[in-house]
Amino acid sequence: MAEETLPGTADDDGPDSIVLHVDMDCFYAACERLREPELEGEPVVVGMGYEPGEGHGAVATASYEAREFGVESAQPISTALERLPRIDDLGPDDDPAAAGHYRTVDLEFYKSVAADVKAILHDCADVVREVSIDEAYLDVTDRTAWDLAASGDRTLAEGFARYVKQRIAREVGVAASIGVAPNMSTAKIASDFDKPDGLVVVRPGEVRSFLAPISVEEVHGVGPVTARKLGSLGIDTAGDLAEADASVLEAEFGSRGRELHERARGYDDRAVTPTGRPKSLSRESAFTDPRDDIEDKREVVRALAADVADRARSRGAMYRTIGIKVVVPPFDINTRATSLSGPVDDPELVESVALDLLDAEFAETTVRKLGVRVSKLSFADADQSSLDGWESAEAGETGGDGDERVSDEREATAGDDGDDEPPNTGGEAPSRGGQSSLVEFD
Ligand code: TTP
Ligand code: MG
Repeated sequence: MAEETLPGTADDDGPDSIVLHVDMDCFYAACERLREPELEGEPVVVGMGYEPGEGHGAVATASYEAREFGVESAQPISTALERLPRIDDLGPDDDPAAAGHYRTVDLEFYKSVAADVKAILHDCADVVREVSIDEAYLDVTDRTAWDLAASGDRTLAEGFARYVKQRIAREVGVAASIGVAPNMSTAKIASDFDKPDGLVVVRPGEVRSFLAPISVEEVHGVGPVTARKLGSLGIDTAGDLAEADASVLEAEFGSRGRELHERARGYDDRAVTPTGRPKSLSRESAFTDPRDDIEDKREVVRALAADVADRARSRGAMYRTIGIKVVVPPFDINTRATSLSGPVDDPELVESVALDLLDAEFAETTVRKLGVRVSKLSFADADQSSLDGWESAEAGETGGDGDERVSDEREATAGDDGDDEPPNTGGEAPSRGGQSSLVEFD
């Protein structure tokens, strides 16, 4: 990083932040395509109530091909069916090119795909603010820079965002659009600017000119009512809003008026604040061709276990559950996990537990994908005010000899073991031998 961008040297506000807004493209439809690749390039509508005789319900999302027919999120399913008939209901004389594939919402599956995406995001940034199932802000100021890359006129930040996008595409198989900007509200507008598969970078000096032509409705905090009022004042674009008289806006909208004015001028000093800690850390790897050889499978599990344990350690996370995921062709997801008596940071234990779980049931199985996950996480810096106390408590715990297993938690659910579980409701009452305060971390 150039010296003039170091904190405290540029100006009082420090260096320009680098914020990524990541939003998955037609997310539910993209998930459906993961397990039904033949839907690629086809109009796909995900919703409820489209079966004959149902008729009620709404569209959750539509693929970009289906949007061409006027199908969109939150539309009544009956309207969607009028605009884009269901391919299964076509008569012999109907045109299959003007029909779509309808699928029912399967939230559990979409959550499991989202968890895989979020794991990558947490790997790419120290500060991640998850705002919905398919959307997050990342503060990557410490990971990259606004400086130009050696090879041309692109910024290093752009290369970083491209790397995030490619990892999501390669490791999970779904497309993301990413906006890169010095603040959250501009990054959000940028991610939407060139969907699908977009990557839009707005450099610090370009924020105001980027925002100028954008409709006021796109400005963060402007709803339809405010947009109408602004319209009546002759303010239609963010550029108009930026140039408007701040005192007029304040008279009309109170302090919010001033805030909107600032936003339109590209000023938004909200810090990206993390939404909670990750509940689990995982990594998975797909074989190009399904494998049944146990040594091939063990080798992958060893590598995944080492990687996950390493990430947990680098974040100061200890774990109480170690699990594996085994995907059997075509898309049969099996998860198995083992619970420990207390939180540990023990890479060798992650490997041995993961291998045991694999050997116990999947030695002969043909698999297309394997994953390792640690969950029920607790963090060393969870409570800064009592950090010292925690540190000494952890030291005792971490020194454990790896013989921490007390029970086998056998699960066969698709999705994330333990991930949705609220803290401290694990159901079991592990013996913590004098470390009882440790669970309060979560
Ligand atoms: P969005 O990110 O708003 O939409 P999207 O990902 O489908 O499409 P885009 O490419 O424009 O980002 O929402 C994420 C998911 O949330 C979406 O796939 C389905 C669900 N959803 C609903 O169930 N109902 C709704 O009204 C909306 C807007 C979204
Ligand atoms: Mg989306």
